[in-house]
Amino acid sequence: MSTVFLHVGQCGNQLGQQFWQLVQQDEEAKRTFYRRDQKLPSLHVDTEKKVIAKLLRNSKQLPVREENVILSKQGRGTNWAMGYHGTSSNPSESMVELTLEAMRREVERCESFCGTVMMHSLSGGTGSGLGSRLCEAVRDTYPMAYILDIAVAPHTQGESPLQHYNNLFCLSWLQKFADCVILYHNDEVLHHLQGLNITKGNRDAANVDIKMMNKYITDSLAGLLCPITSNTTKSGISCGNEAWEMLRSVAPMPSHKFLHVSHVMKRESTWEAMTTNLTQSAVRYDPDGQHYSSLASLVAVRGETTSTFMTSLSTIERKLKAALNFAEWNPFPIDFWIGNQQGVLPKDTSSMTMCVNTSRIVSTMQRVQSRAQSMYEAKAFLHWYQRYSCDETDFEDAFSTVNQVIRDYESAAEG
Ligand SMILES: Nc1nc2c(ncn2[C@@H]2O[C@H](COP(=O)(O)OP(=O)(O)OP(=O)(O)O)[C@@H](O)[C@H]2O)c(=O)[nH]1
Ligand SMILES: [Mg+2]
Repeated sequence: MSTVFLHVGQCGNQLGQQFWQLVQQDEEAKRTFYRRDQKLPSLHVDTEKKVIAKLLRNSKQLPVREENVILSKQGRGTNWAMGYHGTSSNPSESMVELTLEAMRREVERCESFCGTVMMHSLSGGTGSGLGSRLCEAVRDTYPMAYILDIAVAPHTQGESPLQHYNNLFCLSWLQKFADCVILYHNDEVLHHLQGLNITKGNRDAANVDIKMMNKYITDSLAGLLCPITSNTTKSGISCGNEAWEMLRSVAPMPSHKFLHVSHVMKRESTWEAMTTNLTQSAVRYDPDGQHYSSLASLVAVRGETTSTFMTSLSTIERKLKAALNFAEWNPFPIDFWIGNQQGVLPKDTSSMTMCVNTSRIVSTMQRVQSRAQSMYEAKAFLHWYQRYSCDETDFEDAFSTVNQVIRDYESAAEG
């Protein structure tokens, strides 16, 4: 009721589809997110028809509002600059205007508009380029409203040589215009799911497809964003402010806004065992074996047995503190949300979702920065960006923003 969801590009829309299918299963989440006329509170933007056409074919199950679908006739070829500026026959400006117009109508349907949740990839031309442009436009149009961004980083090897520039530009735009960014890494999601397969003794451990990866991502997003007892009023009504409460709790400083999420979902397990799984599934060490430093965290606990959670709370807190290496200056680094509702969970399962503001972003930024820098110095692929109005100053600016994030996180970790 307080949120507009903005799905951009193939990845953003595929995640959107899976997220809304999950919400659809839970009456309380539907009551919280859906509009009065039972339509989704979401905008779907892409430069190609393919993905959204599939979404619309399923729109009988998913009540997408057709006027909230914004399409163009030409993909953005994995090029941030093309996505941000568009082409002469297909300028991005017209898509931005159409999106803002649809957004204005959607904001009017909110009972009290608090902010936008955006989903997109960090490396697709549309997701990264048009996504950056839209994030900037939404910030300009609604300066007081929050923007929670959910971005997916590409596999580190073997996708597109342009991904390093796209990541560089998109991360620097998000740093400037979003309030908080939850970053998923396709490599890590894949390895995590393959690891789970091995634990379960599945013969096809390597067999993880994009749908399974999206399921993990959207399960964890539902763990954080769906209504939860801790945030629900005594009368049992949820205002759907989980995203904004999370942002206040985990990302209160504008210079430190990058979050990582881990999620476990189990039947018949103890909370202590789930906490161990949760910390093991979080990436806690950098490539040189140094422990990342965490600034703040939120753990959302859901399931029918949450009354038993309180008895284990001090053990769980101790385990989390030992695993996450919190900065010394934060005396209360863990917030807990506890939900008794079964909600979007399968029957008889419990879940723990952990969202951490950590210096782990430094490794990501350093990798992006160093790969983009060596390509830039060799002038590799620059003409692809210059052709779409991206000049040296834009590159210098993006490098400088990313370097600043690295410095800020390093100094916060040192205290
Ligand atoms: N996890 C996940 N990653 C995806 C999905 N679809 C694409 N990706 C990743 O996103 C990146 C490509 O971005 P897309 O979203 O396909 O591209 P786009 O935003 O449509 O942009 P263009 O097609 O280049 O105009 C690659 O790193 C893919 O691995 C998805 O459904 N889930
Ligand atoms: Mg595409």
